[in-house]
Amino acid sequence: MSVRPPANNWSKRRALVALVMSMLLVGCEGQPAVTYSSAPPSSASGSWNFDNDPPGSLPSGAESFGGSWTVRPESDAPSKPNALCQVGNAEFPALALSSAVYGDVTIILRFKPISGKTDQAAGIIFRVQDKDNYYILRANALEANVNLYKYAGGRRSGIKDGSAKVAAGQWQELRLEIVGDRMRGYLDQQLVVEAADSTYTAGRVGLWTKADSVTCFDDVRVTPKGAAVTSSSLPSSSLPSATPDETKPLVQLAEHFYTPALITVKVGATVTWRNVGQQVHDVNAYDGSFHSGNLEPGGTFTYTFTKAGDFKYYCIPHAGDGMTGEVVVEN
Ligand SMILES: [Cu+2]
Repeated sequence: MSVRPPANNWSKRRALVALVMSMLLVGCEGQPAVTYSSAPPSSASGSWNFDNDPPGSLPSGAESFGGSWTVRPESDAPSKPNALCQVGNAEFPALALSSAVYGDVTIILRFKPISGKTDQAAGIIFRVQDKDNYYILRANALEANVNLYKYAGGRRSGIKDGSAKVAAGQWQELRLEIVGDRMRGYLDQQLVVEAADSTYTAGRVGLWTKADSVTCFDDVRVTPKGAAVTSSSLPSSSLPSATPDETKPLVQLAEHFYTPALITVKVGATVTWRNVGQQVHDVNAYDGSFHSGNLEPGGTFTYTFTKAGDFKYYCIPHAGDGMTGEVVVEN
């Protein structure tokens, strides 16, 4: 007959406790299932205004993961007549916009929280693997924040919260940028939340709400990094009159502003941006028509404007500090 030493018993108990703890942790975080480890090199830019989709249907090419999504006319839609609205009640209503897979990508959309007692949320989902695995950037009009989440194995966990006043009943712009593992969320072109996570490296893109939120979406634009997009669905601005035309228009980049921040040129003009600051800056059109990539001190970038319009642009690291500019191109 043997008596087990207490120390041995204790270490077994500790091992059991450790096992249970790790199971609990996994349960909280959720176990990610990864389908896409990389994106095809030529993922196309996409834009959705839902105006050619019949009311009462899902947008062409979309896949619902839950909730009740429907195209419907909205009298104040940014692009008339239709918007895409979530009108049901589910834990996390979500929808993939298409089957295209993106790695580094910028997603810009307009949203309007309409009602919801539990929640008034509007979100972008990105690097979507399937209905249970993706990242979320979402604005909430009841909580006044714009937060980043990871959804893994059907469980949501917070990555980072950001405070921002989110207006109920008004159209606003939500923007997501992800490059590598760094992600940034903007509300109305102001940087609100920034974080890093490396769980998902590529995936589909889509929309998200929560619980009983009734939320409409419009003018979704998806631009993979480096893509040359020429579509412009930004509303025309009502800025005051611009600076005179120049033969060789030049914009300087400094900490943290463009000067001049607003220039007017003729169609066909080539604008040069030169970084005269000490930090790395860049030049990115909100509509995706141009991206400079990183401009080191002394670096330059040129772009030729081939059509008339207002081209607003921003510096990725410093847009939150107000580093934005505009080129007005006239016929
Ligand atoms: Cu900058």
